Amino acid sequence: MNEKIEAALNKQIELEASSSQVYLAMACWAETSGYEGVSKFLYKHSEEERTHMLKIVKFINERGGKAIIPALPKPQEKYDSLQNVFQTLFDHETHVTNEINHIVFLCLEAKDYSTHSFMQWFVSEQLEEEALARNVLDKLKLIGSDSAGMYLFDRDLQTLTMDSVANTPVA
Ligand code: OFO
Repeated sequence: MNEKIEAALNKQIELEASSSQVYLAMACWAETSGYEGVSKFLYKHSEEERTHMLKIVKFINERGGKAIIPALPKPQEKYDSLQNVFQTLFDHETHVTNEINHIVFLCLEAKDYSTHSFMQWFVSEQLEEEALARNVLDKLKLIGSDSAGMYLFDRDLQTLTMDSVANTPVA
């Protein structure tokens, strides 16, 4: 396996693992702050990030490289508000997208077309995740400080999936 690509994929393992930890910490904050629906959504999101990490681990090892499992920094524990949680999530996803795009660029540069093909799944996934985070942030802006709206938002987020987000009403 091309060394530069292997190093970039290993860096991505770290980023996916850290996404999982960050969302797990957010889920804990939400659960202990009375947002049960939001916490379920974030626990699920955290699990999904772990599957992304595993996808890359398997890919590297199966292609003759060596996946490195990293130590991770402790994620932020406290948030001021749900807006703060989802803004942080959105910013994090934007960063992940940039890193994915960089790997795609390296693949083209190295003419590594099989890794390029493998990465296309991540490109589509990032589009969905950014759209989801943006959509949730828009809903939170509409709700503002309305507590009834927030109650319904929390309830709706519990059942939210990637595919249904665009059609979920605010209240
Ligand atoms: Fe792995 O998709 Fe978000 O970070």
